[in-house]
Amino acid sequence: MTSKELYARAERVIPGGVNSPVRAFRAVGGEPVFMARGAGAQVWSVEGREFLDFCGSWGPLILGHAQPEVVAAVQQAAADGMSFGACTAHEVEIAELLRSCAGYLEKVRLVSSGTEAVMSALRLARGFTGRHKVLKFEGCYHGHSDCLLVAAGSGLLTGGVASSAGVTPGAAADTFVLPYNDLEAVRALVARAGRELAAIIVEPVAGNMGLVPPLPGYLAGLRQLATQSGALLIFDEVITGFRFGPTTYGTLCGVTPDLTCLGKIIGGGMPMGAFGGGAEIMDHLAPLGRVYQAGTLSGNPVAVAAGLKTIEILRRDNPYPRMEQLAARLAAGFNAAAERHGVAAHGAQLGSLFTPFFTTAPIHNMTDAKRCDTAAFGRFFHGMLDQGIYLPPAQFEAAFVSAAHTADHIEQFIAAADRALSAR
Ligand code: HOZ
Repeated sequence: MTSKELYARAERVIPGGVNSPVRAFRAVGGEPVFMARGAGAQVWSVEGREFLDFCGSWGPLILGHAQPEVVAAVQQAAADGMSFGACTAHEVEIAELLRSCAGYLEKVRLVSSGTEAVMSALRLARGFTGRHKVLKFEGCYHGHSDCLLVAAGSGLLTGGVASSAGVTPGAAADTFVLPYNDLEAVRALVARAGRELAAIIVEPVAGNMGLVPPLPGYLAGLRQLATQSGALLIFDEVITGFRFGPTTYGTLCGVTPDLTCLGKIIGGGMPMGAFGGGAEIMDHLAPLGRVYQAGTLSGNPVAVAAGLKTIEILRRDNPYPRMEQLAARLAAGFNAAAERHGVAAHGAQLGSLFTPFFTTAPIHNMTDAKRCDTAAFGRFFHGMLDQGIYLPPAQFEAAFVSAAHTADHIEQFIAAADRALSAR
């Protein structure tokens, strides 16, 4: 069956034909490619077309598709039993490993997705502080739990949905929203309503309005204002955790949050998330404390095996400097091609993250990001797809370079980008 035929079938039985909105290609036009297989940096569609993949399942596949050691660990774990709903040794191992990678993760709780990690961390912050309000930032996406679906990034931004229907006014009213990278705005809010704040939640490097790094001093400023107001600082590291080094971004940037949410890479391609922080806060979770949180598949042995092996390989091989070098070359090549063809675009890059923004203006927040020519991005996306390069199908997302990419892959990307940008 072709992607087209499968999509027609899918639309009859799955809302919009997809299980996650951005996959529907609405932000770029056309119809989704149905994938059949992946190996290393490549994926193959159901038609057998080969693509060089820069989506990487939106971040988890830092080692590339079907990394043999990870596959073997998953096979072994599955053969030993897919789920017990009881304690296993490997959950203890991964919690200890996470703590050894980021010392401030004194205790962690495993869950099944990034959304669940953030939702649970927020409940914990509310239970711990006895306060209700949360401060988030425009364009940051923290999964799809109710009170965080306000001015969110990713699929809501490209889909033009300001806030989701079905979110009660009460849930939305508990959320303050301010522009990202604007410390003065936070200072003013803290002065006015600091005592109501249970948490300040932020993507320390924003990845869901495209890649937008924090301005110097921004995260340290948030730390200071959270402490001043008695709110917990939560870093949503679902994208950034283990992306820039075998640790959290908080560790790398020297700003310690009270709680950290993880997902994607720590599950090695399997559904897994985690949240963690100081024991004093984490011990408010049931069964020790009064904040309830649970899950039949939490700490699932197959997911834990994939995560353990992935982190072990990242620590052993340290692919980070190489991935960063490749991504920097990719961004430079994209920028040179855009300039050569007079296209108003620039590549934002940090570590192995990259976003081709279709504007020449610098981007520090969602207002800046919204100035991008999304139609131009759509044309670029399809120009690349036609040449066998698979990018995240939306302007306001990050593309991912993995340890499986080679210098040759990056040159292929640059040559394809040059042709895609020239054909405008
Ligand atoms: N929330 C992801 C983008 N930031 C999309 C996940 C998916 O569609 O697989």
